[in-house]
Amino acid sequence: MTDNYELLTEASAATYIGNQPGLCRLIDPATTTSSEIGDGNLNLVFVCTDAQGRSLVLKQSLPYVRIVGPDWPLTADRSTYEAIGLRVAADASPQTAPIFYGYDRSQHVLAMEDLSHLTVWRTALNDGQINSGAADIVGAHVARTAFATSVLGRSNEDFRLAIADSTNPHMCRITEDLVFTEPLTDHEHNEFSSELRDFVVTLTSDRRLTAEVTRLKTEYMTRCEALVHGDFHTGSFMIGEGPSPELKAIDAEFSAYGPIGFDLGMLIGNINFAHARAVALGREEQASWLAEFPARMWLAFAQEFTKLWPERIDPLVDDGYRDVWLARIQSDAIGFAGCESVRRIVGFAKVSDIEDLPPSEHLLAARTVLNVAHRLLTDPPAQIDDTMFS
Ligand code: SR1
Ligand code: MG
Repeated sequence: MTDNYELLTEASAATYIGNQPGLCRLIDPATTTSSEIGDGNLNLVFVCTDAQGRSLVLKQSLPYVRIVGPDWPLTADRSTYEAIGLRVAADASPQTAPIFYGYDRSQHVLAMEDLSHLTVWRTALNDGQINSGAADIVGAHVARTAFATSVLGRSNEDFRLAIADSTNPHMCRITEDLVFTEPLTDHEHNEFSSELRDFVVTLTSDRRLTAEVTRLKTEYMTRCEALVHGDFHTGSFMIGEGPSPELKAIDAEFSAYGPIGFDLGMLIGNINFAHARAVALGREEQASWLAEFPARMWLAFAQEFTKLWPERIDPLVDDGYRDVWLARIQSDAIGFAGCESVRRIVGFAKVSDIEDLPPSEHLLAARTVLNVAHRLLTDPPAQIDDTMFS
C-alpha cells in the first residue's frame, strides 16, 4: 500500500461520502456538512451531518504524526489495523464500541458512528467527573474482546491467522520505543521539569526497575495472547454521564496481538494520572473513586472472563488453567501500569491531567505518579487493590 492518496478536507468529505454507496445509505451527501474535530496525536477526524441530522464520523490517517508534522513520517496503513480492532470490538462488545460502517483501504478512511454527543473521557476526568460504574464497564469490555480473540474464542487456525493479519510493526514499534525504551534512556523526546531531574535520574537508573521494564517490553513483543487495543488510555474513550455511562473505546490503530494485561495496565496507568490530579486539586470524592477503580475494573474483568470460560472452543483448556492465566494477567497489568506511568511524565506524549495543573500542583502530581510507578515496578503488590496509588 502506498501513501499516495487524497487527504480529506471539510469541503471534500461530503463528496467522498457521495462516492461510497454504503455510506450514502446512512447520510445524504447532498446536504452534508463536515467539521474536522481531530485533537489526538495522529489523525484527521471529520464529523459529517446531513440536513435531517443524520451523522457519521470519517477518520483518515495522515502519512505522518499529526502533533509533530511531516518530520515524523508514519505509515497511513495503520488504519488497516484500526479497522481490525474496531471490527473485533464491535462484534465482541457492541455496547462499548462504536458502530463500524466500513473501511476504505485505498484512501485510509474509516467510517463509524458519530459519538460527538459524548465527551473524551480524559477531558471529563480533568473536569472532575465521576462515573461510579465505569470500571465495571471497561473491565468487562477487555474480557469480552480478549476472550473472543484468544485461543478461547478462536480455532487454532483462525488464531494463528489473526496474529499474522494484525501484525502491526510500525505502531508497535512506537509503543516499544515510547512506552518502554525512551523514558529509561537519554532520549531527545524526554522532557520534564528541572525540579524532577534528580528524582527521574534515581528512578531510571534503578537496576531493579530497568530490568522489570526490559522484561515487560519483551512480554509485550512476544506474548501473543489476544488482540489488544494497544493504546488504552482515557483519551481513547468517549463517555457519557451518570453512574452507568455510555462508554465507547475508540482509536484502535495500535491494535495487535499481545499480553491481555497490557490494556488493563495502560488504563490503570492513566487512572493513576487522573487520581494524582484529583489529589493535587483536593477533589476528595473523585480521588477515592479513582483509588478504587483498578480493583473494581480487575474484578469486572475476572468475572466476565470467568463467565465466558465455559464457552471456550478447545475443551482441553483445563479449568485450573483459568486461575493461572488470570494471575499472570493481573501481574502483567501491574507492571504495564508502572511503565505507562513513567512514560507520560518523562517521555513523549504527555497527558493533560498532569500538564494542565498549575506549577506547584504539577510537581506534586508528577512526583506522586512516579512514586507509584517505582513501587509498581520494583515492589509490586500481589494483587490489584485499593492501595495501588497510595
Ligand atoms: C507518536 S504517537 C504518540 C502517542 O500517541 C498515541 O496516542 C500513543 O499513546 C502514542 O504512544
Ligand atoms: Mg489515539
